[in-house]
Amino acid sequence: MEDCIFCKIVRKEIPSQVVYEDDRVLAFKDINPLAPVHILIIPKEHLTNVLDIHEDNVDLIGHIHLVANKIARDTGIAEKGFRIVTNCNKEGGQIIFHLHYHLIGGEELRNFA
Ligand code: D5M
Repeated sequence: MEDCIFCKIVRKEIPSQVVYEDDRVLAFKDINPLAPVHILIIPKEHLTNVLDIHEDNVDLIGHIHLVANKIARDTGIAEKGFRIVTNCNKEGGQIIFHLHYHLIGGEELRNFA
């Protein structure tokens, strides 16, 4: 997607603090962290949000969870606990319309749901 900010990050047209990358996934630090560890994990392929997950790409979501587990361990937040969140559409709080998973931890997180 030409104008998508996260596609531009994938193409390295916009700088980001990358913490993990492979052929399908990129993970980078959130520009506006809500906790000591706040990393966004995105598919390199442009998907708008979870509503774009289908039978033919669902294994990507399992892969994103494996990447999330690895980053949680590598950043030292795995044992104490963390949260994985994905927002969908306007009322779900989605601002960037490229599927992304927030990996948040490093302190006691407030419950909101
Ligand atoms: O969250 C979108 C998230 O994306 C929000 O936490 C800020 C983050 N963001 C926006 N632009 C950037 C760049 N350029 N680098 C890193 N992080 C960024 P949402 O779930 O859509 O509400």
